[in-house]
Amino acid sequence: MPVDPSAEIEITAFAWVPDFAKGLVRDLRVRWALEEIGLPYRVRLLHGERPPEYYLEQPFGQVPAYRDPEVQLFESGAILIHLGLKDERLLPTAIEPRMRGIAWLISALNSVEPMFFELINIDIFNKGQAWTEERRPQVLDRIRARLALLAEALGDRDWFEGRFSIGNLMMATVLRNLRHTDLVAEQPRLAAFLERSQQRPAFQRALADQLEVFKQHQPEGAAA
Ligand SMILES: N[C@@H](CCC(=O)N[C@@H](CS)C(=O)NCC(=O)O)C(=O)O
Repeated sequence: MPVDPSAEIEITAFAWVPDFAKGLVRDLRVRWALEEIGLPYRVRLLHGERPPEYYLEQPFGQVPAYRDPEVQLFESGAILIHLGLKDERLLPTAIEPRMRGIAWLISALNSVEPMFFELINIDIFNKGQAWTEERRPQVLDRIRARLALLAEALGDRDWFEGRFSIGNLMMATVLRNLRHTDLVAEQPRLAAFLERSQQRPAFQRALADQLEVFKQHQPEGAAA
């Protein structure tokens, strides 16, 4: 079990988040990658307001931050690249497939995830507001078009570029952000890709560990 209080690698995570964020908080990406390669890590929990010194580790006060004996890092993408460069199970060593794996990670973060932010803003953070009714159909059209192209790029393969990598891991966590919709289900290849990703034992251990922390820190009176 990679969670180990005496491990050299440390990540930060929130002690508790509301329901809509449970299982989506970005430390999951790092936990999952570490599980894939069996590297033990300890978790430093952040409770409520971040102390001023935390901004030296993560300039925006966000999670995850990461440290090991070699580097101190922020940004889940950078952390995954760091881990990928350490272990071929997360990223091939040959230059061409290595860079293509990184390209998919960046595309998940830069060409796919930003499209989902607007929908989440509408459906979760501004739920019920009048302006969202007019905007939502346009946002859905744009997301559907992007997901269709993504499914086409995956084709009939199990994984982008034909093998599991940090690019696939990142794409799966990004697609999970649409779990409150049927948008991924509308693309059977992507739905199968996401299911395949979520069936990985490393993913399941990472998710269970994140959710267990929230359960342990459930504030009295807050929704479970
Ligand atoms: N680009 C950053 C984003 C990190 C991020 O948005 N973290 C969220 C949790 S998933 C957070 O800490 N939110 C609280 C905040 O922004 O104050 C990364 O990928 O690491």
